Amino acid sequence: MRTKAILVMVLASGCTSVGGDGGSGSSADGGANASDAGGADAAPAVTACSEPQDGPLALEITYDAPADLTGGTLELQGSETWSLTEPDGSGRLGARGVRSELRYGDTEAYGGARAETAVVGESTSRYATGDSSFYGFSLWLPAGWVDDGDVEDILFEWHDISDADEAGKAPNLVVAVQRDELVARITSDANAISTPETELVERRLLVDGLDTTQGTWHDFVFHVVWSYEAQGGLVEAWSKRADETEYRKVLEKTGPNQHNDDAAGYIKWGINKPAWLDGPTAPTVRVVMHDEIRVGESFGAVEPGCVR
Ligand SMILES: [Ca+2]
Ligand SMILES: [Ca+2]
Repeated sequence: MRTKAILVMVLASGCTSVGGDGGSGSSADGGANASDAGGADAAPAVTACSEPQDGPLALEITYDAPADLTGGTLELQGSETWSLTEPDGSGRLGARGVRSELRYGDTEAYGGARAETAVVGESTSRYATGDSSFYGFSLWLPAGWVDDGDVEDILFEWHDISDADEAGKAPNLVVAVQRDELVARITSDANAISTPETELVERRLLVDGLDTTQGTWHDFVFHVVWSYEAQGGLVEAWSKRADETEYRKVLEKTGPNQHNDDAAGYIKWGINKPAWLDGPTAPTVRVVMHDEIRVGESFGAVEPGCVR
């Protein structure tokens, strides 16, 4: 595995922009700032399923109706019969979602320890510099989740495509579990040819104190304005558990959030555990589920878990 320079930038607290959390705790500090994670106290809550749902979608996958991929195709990045299934009961809404299972020792899939679903091809959900897009999805974590310390379990990715003369790079944005937290990792670089030394890696806490005594669906909405430069980039995120009625704003981060690449990036979801390429860690199996995945132009258009 590559060693990446890790820079942790903590925005000054007291950000005056609407809904700004001003400084989510970074995962790199072991969650010491967990108390200000999300800054929910300062951010107006968003009542679930109250925002207008109209507007065009660049992607809609509910697993209970044909997927709308706007010209793209789904790539199933699993290697075993159990990697990716859609059983009844895997849905956040409706009967079905996708159940992604990765066991330690599974045959590598697309060069990784992963069971993921990727959107490839010409889908308008692909993202390029200057795009402003909303992303909605629900993810489920099972009861009895084994704490794997700092080792990441990556559950949702916004992934770059390397330029011709460039080695593979970290994704631009991921949602991952570390310890008992859901975290975001943002990797950017304005250089045309990126190396591990030129990348900026920033980490933010999204949700802390995960209760894994029972299986739980977590609803997310992200808004990203894509930029590899210091100016113009934005990542905002809202989160709630499925049984809650209001979203908390859990992230607002300006600054760069992607690489300087020729090709547009794409989204993928499931379970990706890079550490297992190097050896075992505390858990021997991971099972997660995803449902209600949308890409569009507004919060309400992509919000998961609403009857449409
Ligand atoms: Ca569903
Ligand atoms: Ca590049």
